[in-house]
Amino acid sequence: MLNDLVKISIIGHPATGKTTILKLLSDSIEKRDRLYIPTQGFDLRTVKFDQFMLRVWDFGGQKSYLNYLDEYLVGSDLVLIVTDSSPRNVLNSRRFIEFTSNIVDTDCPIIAIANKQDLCKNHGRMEAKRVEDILKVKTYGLTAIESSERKKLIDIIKKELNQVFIRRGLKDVMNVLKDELNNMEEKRSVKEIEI
Ligand SMILES: Nc1nc2c(ncn2[C@@H]2O[C@H](COP(=O)(O)OP(=O)(O)OP(=O)(O)O)[C@@H](O)[C@H]2O)c(=O)[nH]1
Ligand SMILES: [Mg+2]
Repeated sequence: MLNDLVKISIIGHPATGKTTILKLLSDSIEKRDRLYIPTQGFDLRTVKFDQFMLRVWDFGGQKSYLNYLDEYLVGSDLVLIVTDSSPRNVLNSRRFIEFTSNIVDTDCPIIAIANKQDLCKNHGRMEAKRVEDILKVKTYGLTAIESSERKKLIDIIKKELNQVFIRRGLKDVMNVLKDELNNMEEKRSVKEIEI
């Protein structure tokens, strides 16, 4: 069941802030620093809040790891595509969305994080809305390096997961109704044969 264990996958190009997002979600502020250490392979952490037990997968963005991306994404309940909000990086991130949508279930949201919103607009940093127009998936702006952004990140995840809950709940109800209808149909045809 979704509220027992949720798989969240964080993907994107190198140095966009994926590991910083994982730290923002799971660490205390003091432990974080601004040093860039590229993730080798992937990092996996469990984070708990409210009824959610999140298994958060942070995948290294370097090219050599991309070959494993499909296996890694399977079974995701939510995928975050992280960009650094620069035009070039955003344009190059489109392929992650296309790739991911061919792998995950249809009810798994694919959302984008337009990270590094603290950077100067004059240096080409785009607003989340503009990033959303290009990527055509729900996009949230974030400054992962700021510990005060933790609540915002948690709220984004909660909101998306609640929608997954609702969709899956409705699917369950629809399946029960379908079974009921099939049973009724079967009973009716048996009766017709008896007559
Ligand atoms: N200015 C600014 N820098 C950030 C922000 N988020 C992350 N960074 C910095 O960007 C650099 C890369 O961050 P990481 O989180 O390691 O990047 P990554 O996406 O995990 O990179 P790979 O593991 O190589 O794929 C680090 O120096 C971070 O401190 C942000 O919101 N603003
Ligand atoms: Mg990393």
